[in-house]
Amino acid sequence: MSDRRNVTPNDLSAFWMPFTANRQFKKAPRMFVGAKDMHYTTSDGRKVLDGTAGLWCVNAGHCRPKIVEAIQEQAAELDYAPAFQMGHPKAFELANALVSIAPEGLDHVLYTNSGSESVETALKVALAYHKVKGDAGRFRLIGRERGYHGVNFGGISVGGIVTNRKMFGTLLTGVDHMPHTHTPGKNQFTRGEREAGGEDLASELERIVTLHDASTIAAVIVEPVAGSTGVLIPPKGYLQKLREITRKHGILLIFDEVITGFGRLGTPFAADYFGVTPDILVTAKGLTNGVIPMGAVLVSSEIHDAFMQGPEHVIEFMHGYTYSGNPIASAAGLATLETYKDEGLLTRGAELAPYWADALHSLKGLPHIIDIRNLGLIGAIELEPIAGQPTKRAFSAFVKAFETGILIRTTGDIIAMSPPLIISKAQIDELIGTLGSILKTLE
Ligand code: PXG
Ligand code: PLP
Repeated sequence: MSDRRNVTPNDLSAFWMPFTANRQFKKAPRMFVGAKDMHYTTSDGRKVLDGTAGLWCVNAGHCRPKIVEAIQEQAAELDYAPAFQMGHPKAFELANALVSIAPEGLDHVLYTNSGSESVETALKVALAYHKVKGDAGRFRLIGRERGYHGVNFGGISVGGIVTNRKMFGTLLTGVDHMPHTHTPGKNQFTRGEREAGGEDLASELERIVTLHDASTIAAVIVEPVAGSTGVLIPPKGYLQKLREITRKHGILLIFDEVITGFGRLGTPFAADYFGVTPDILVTAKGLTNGVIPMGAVLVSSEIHDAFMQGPEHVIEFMHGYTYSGNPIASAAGLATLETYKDEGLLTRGAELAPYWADALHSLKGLPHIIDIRNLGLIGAIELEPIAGQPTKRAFSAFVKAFETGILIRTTGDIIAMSPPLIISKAQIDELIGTLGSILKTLE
């Protein structure tokens, strides 16, 4: 086939980049060409310390040998197997391995290729569950303001990030939102979870249930800790209360653990950290260490079993993806879980969390910082926006950080960090120390 366009080798125009200021990026590209453990290598040969585990996903650090080898071997042995009406062993092995580290009672796994697809899958399971139980009047889905549940239509409908929703029409109907858990101007610089307000915030759900009547509500979906919107830590007791209310009313509780899953809070899942087990648990990212796209939705036996009825030759749930349980993704998932286990990474965050919190909060008092938040190995530093130019100050911190040798993430004027779980104390000092020196130079 002949080239229909004259494309120069380094032309960046064809790739319309995701969640990126394309024109700005392409004028001054920031490129990674390699990675190992805690570091990226840039196209100009510099090492950059990864303060964000890629996009919250490379929990075991980069290019880990076991994962690399598993992918190489699987690609040579069985590259693809049809996902529908056929199987291959590793998809089953991985499901068993997942269930064995998941909170008790979450015993069945549906595979996807991303967090966004995991969310769609979870919402569809929830709606269909009530229907197969003969309770089809339960059609409403309740999300939360500032929630991020990926970018597909179900996810942006229950999500609450205005900029991600406002361009896209009517979205799903029958959706309502609880208030977010942030209290600006009240609880700045709290270490971890604040003590007060959890019950009150959660009882907003009771108000919504009363408004719509419980008999119309299928599920409530929340991130245990809101990540993408800028790290909002729930107050103590909040998630426990959501669990109480949903259980009382026969409403399914979905935890979106795309970020909090796989050790981020120092426990395998946030459900473990908070001692609250949802009916459906949504994962992706850290499942394969970010290396191969894959997500998984864990559901309770009660939900799974409700579908397993009727004639056995009939497909029980009309849903799935071409790449559900893809062999190479499954191999990557298995090797990732082994790496987490070998190195104790799913609980390592608990040991490091106090050190991480001290380091973060040591930045208090530097120019422009209006809040610092942390939980497990997540941290956020909120900056005062430049008047009339929101996001600009944090973005310039991000660019300076990259140029100085650390990778951070910004959302609005909030700097978010979530390093690989293999980070050393010396690397925490380097990350936070470098960030502190950059913040001192910001306009
Ligand atoms: N749910 C949650 C809670 C997430 O954080 C998704 C769903 C969607 O996952 P996919 O794999 O479709 O992107 C996410 C993803 C950031 C950032 O910097 C966060 C996400 C993705 C990219 C960047 O905050 N979260
Ligand atoms: N669009 C078309 C035309 C398809 O045939 C398919 C799958 O067969 C899809 C979309 C969905 O693709 P996937 O299963 O990769 O999500």
